Amino acid sequence: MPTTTAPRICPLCEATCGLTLTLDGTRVTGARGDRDDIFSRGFVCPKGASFGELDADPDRLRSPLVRVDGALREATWDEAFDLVARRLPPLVAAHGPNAVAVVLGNPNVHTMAGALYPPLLLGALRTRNVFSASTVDQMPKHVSCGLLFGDAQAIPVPDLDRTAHLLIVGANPLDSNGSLCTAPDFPGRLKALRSRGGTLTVVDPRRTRTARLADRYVPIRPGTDALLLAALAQVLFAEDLADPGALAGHLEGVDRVAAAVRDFTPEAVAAACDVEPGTIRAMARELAAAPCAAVYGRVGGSTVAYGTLTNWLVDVLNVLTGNLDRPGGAMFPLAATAPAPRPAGPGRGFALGRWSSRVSGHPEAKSELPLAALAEEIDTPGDGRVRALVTIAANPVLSAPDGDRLDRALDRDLDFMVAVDPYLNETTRHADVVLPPPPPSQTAHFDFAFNHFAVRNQVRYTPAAVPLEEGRMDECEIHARLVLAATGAQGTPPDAVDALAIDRALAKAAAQPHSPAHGMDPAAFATRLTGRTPAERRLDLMLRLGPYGLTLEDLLAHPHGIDLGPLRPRLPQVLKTRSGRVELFPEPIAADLPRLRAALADPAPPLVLVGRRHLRSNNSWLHNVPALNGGTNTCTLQVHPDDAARLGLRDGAPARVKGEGGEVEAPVEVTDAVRRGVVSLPHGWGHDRPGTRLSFAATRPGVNVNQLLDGTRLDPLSGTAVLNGFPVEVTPVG
Ligand SMILES: Nc1nc2c(c(=O)[nH]1)N[C@H]1C(S)=C(S)[C@@H](COP(=O)(O)OP(=O)(O)OC[C@H]3O[C@@H](n4cnc5c(=O)[nH]c(N)nc54)[C@H](O)[C@@H]3O)O[C@H]1N2
Ligand SMILES: Nc1nc2c(c(=O)[nH]1)N[C@H]1C(S)=C(S)[C@@H](COP(=O)(O)OP(=O)(O)OC[C@H]3O[C@@H](n4cnc5c(=O)[nH]c(N)nc54)[C@H](O)[C@@H]3O)O[C@H]1N2
Ligand code: SF4
Ligand SMILES: [Mo]
Repeated sequence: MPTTTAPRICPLCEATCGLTLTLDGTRVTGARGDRDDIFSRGFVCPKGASFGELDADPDRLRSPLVRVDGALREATWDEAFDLVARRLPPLVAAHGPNAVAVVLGNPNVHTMAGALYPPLLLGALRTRNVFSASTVDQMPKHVSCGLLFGDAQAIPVPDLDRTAHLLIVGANPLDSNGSLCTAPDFPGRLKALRSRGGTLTVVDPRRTRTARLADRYVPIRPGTDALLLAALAQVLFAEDLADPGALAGHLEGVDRVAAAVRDFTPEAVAAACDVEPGTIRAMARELAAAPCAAVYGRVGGSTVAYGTLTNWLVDVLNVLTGNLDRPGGAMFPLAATAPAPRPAGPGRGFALGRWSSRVSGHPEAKSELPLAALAEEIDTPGDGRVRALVTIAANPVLSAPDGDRLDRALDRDLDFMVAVDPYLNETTRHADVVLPPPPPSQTAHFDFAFNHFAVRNQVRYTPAAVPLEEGRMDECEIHARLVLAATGAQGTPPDAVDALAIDRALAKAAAQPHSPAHGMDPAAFATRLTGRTPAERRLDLMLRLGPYGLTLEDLLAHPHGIDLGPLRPRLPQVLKTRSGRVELFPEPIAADLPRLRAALADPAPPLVLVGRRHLRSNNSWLHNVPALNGGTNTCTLQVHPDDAARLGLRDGAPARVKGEGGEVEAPVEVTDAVRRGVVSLPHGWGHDRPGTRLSFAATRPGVNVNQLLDGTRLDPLSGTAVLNGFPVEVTPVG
């Protein structure tokens, strides 16, 4: 067959670059950046460039697996869904809806299926045992934005292309390519900031590639960013630099914030943060003096003990400097599939802790319970115990604290488990049914999630580049059939799930005066929808109900995307707080501040651990691609030379790392890129368990950093695990 090309949006990180795939028949032989992509303009990273190798990984499962007499064997799709239908509904009938837990992993935000169907599955199951990667990641941001703006999804992003000063707290976009800030070619955009005369400050205990680009680099002590940011706010008030400008009319609680941060002076926080008071004052003055500026925090400010407070303070600083919602500041994107904006006015607000977890009583956040508490919900006897598990695109045995305990719980204590996943890995090896989606070349792509966080409003859709291989099932159909099988409706055609979703969305829209479908007959509106698949019809519907009046046909006519322009101010329309204003000092935040104040007096632990990401890695699931593994993408313990000398550690020699949840052994890498008192180990490694099918990853397994945690260290407001800045002991081996 001849060589052809096809556009495909990269699903491997939040940057959502447009790729041009080269195809030899149905085989992907190459991938390069799509120079015509209206957003990414040809940018590609080594992961995107390895799309073909990942797509063709021989370890990808080709057909469903079902457990028979204790062993997994290949099965037909009907056999697999029949087994789900036979086992899951009776468990719910006998033990109630909470007997089934659902875990949604990170790639759900990178697939159309993951956006369209899990809400329907959760709605049908009505379980409170819902867990996701958010509580090992960005839940603190959802909670702080929920409290500030009344909407946990209203997350402002730095207006990267127009800002004059960017303060990055705990993010390393040169390796991660950005998160909660979708910006293809983040590195190029940071360099452009510098070349137009703007300035960059990076706060990170590691001198990362991003930190090396900075005008000012602040090697903070891990876990103390909330103190630093509170001190920045204190300086703004004390030096009369706080000036929300045009925002003033949309705010409440500014005076209470001023009072709350009064004692977090630079002198008071300096020792805890290990940052000079003079540096803190200079940072605050630079932030205030910039014509426009944005404060941006990510994983290093989120998966920490004061994660919600840190994320709250990020936006407090954006507000106090008048930068929230202004060009060049921190702005709210408006995605093409967002519901048409409702008129400004009070909303229902954001509630936390409407229920709690059974064993430890952790409050829910955004209808989720902490992933760190999944194991105890399975292995702790009693009424309401989790007996069945559905995992979709998740590998919590590696991504959540204390994987050994979860591993045992999945093995011993579950009555039934189903996994939607292309790999047999550390988690899915415990499933009774594995439902493998096709490789990405056979899958259509639309970024339902990331367009809400993009630094430019734009929209792109790429249909499947090659047809579904014989015996494959599209992931959307897998999800739809799973919804039916899990809820006792096995046998119903899968399109019925989508038809129901469309009916519901249209009924709701028809009743909303601000909707383009207002007052229209839902059935008549539905007949207008185009699309070759149910997912395309649902996309078409969302576009038609959205703010730009687009249709699927518009997207198909523009295979490299449609630019919808720079971000525009959206206040007060985005606000859904009860007051209709930005509630700058919400009660749950006020109640958590004494904990932060107490931290001022905490002695710093002698040694703490932080994570890191490698450009060629992606959490736990790219270690099976030889092209991406090797070189510096290894699971080493980075140690500062002074600590290495003090602890008797030698470069390349193994060290034992001990934490509250266990210990691991990893080779030492002596480097002054980490600050003193801090060691760094990446996550997503530990591919040495039996029963997986990751043949290359198993040859260089690395160790699971999350085994150092026992799952009890959480940010209390968001239930997010503390994965950075926890105490460890390190000793040489032998
Ligand atoms: N190549 C690659 N890209 C990825 C991923 C990947 O695994 N590999 N994962 C994707 C995912 S799921 C996400 S969520 C994003 C994450 O995107 P980022 O947040 O940009 O990525 P991280 O590398 O986790 O950056 C966190 C930084 O915080 C620092 N840090 C640790 N503790 C602290 C602290 O207490 N204070 C401060 N100030 N800094 C601290 C770390 O040293 C690290 O440099 O990346 C996405 N992109
Ligand atoms: N110590 C420490 N731990 C961390 C982090 C850290 O920085 N430090 N980072 C955390 C963060 S930010 C995140 S997001 C989590 C991630 O945690 P998880 O979401 O649990 O882990 P991933 O490694 O992303 O696993 C993704 C799973 O999805 C599967 N998959 C890949 N593509 C598809 C697809 O198209 N469809 C389906 N159905 N499945 C697919 C993969 O095979 C894999 O099993 O890890 C967290 N854990
Ligand atoms: S930066 Fe992210 S989206 Fe772009 S090519 Fe690399 S992995 Fe894909
Ligand atoms: Mo993440």
